[in-house]
Amino acid sequence: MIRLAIQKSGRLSEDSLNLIRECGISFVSSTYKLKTEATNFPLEILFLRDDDIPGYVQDGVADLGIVGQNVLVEAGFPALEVETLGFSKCRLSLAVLRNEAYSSVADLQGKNIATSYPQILGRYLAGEGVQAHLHTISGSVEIAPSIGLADAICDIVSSGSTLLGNGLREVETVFRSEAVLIANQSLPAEKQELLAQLQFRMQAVRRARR
Ligand code: PRT
Ligand code: ZN
Repeated sequence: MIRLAIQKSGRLSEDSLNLIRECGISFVSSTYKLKTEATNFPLEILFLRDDDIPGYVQDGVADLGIVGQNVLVEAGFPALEVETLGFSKCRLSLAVLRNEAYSSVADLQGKNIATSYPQILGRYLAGEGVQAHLHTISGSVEIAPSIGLADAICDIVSSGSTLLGNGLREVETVFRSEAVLIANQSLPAEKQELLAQLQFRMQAVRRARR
């Protein structure tokens, strides 16, 4: 039996469940259950917060997980990725107030930037030779500039309408992300075989969707 962790409720949940079903795996899921077993494949599914998934897979509490690359890389475990899944595509971007003058990332030197992604952003700024003050906040990052909490933000963007609605302008793409399958790096042989079967099915599903 192999154990897969997916997001309990959020932007990854439905696509993760659909992918498993399209792999021909049947299971019953209820809103209240945090765990379920497939009926026709030796698979147990755990429903967790996405932020907890990389650490659980790294520690072997779960064998596999489905999570965004943004969360995986921020958690510091990029090496766990085994397969890109093609959904939940988004980008991590820097944004400033719409009327703020901005010509390049060098303009952020010495500025206050609010983000939930201090690791990814810190590496990006270091690579650009920019030193800024990063303020880590866990949610509603987009509100920070308009209430004077920060000069800029770095957050997840997909359509861009949240930035627009908060008077912000996207100025740099820091990181591109999509959902990925991740796996513990010391799986025993039987679980590696099950992982290979799952990957084979997931690849077939992606080919069929194209
Ligand atoms: O409760 P839990 O911790 O499990 O969930 P969560 O609230 O942390 O995550 P969730 O469900 O919001 O997102 C899960 C994953 O979906 C993220 O880690 C990304 O990999 C991916 N994803 C894809 C997104 C978006 N698109 C997205 N648009 N995550 C967040 N957003 C936010 C964005 O920051 C903005 O605030 O959605 C808002 C709307 O975006 P716009 O640009 O379309 O307006
Ligand atoms: Zn989360």
